[in-house]
Amino acid sequence: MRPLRHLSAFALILALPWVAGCPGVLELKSKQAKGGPAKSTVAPILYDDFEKGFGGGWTYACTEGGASAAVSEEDQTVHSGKKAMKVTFKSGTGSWGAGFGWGTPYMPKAGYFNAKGTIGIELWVKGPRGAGFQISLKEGKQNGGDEEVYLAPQGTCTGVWKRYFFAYDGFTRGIYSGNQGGDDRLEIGSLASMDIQIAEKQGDGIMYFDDIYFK
Ligand SMILES: [Ca+2]
Repeated sequence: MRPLRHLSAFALILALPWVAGCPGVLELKSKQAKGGPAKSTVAPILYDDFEKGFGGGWTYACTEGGASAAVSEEDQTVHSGKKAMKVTFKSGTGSWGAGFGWGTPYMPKAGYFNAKGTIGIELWVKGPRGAGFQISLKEGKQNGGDEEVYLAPQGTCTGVWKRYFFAYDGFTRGIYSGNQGGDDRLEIGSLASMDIQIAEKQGDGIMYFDDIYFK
């Protein structure tokens, strides 16, 4: 083994000047810096854990396709604590499924969350294996927000409780809802509400949501 170890140390020394001068490595570094902080610089900010009770919801659906959603408080199937949120859905056969939102009791008095310093949303979801859901955030009007809507990449349920993390870097601006004449930039200092959409053409079922944080 000893000769081999000597050989790899020798190879590393030979490679070092090449790595240091490699344009590819330097380019990658500058790209990461432009994408914002790689780690949160503040404590996690609770959006909702449903322990304070369900703040009332709103739903919408592609009814021509037979989709629907009903949202309520759940006290049996929870990720942590005593309560979660339950969504009973029919995904329908239309061009989109159903969506819902709710009023979180943790909403700051200002009417929006200032999530500056966080890098994304973490939440726990349990739903039918393969069923897709998508978080969206709407900006407020104050503190730099201009009421645009931004969508996270779709999450896919596994049949058991699973943790999801969606970095803001992967969000895209909504073209069917929210301000269409805004600054085209997600302002995390002004997050006024959260919606969740359930994808179409994936049958009927129940999804549970719990422990939603800006992190
Ligand atoms: Ca904006």
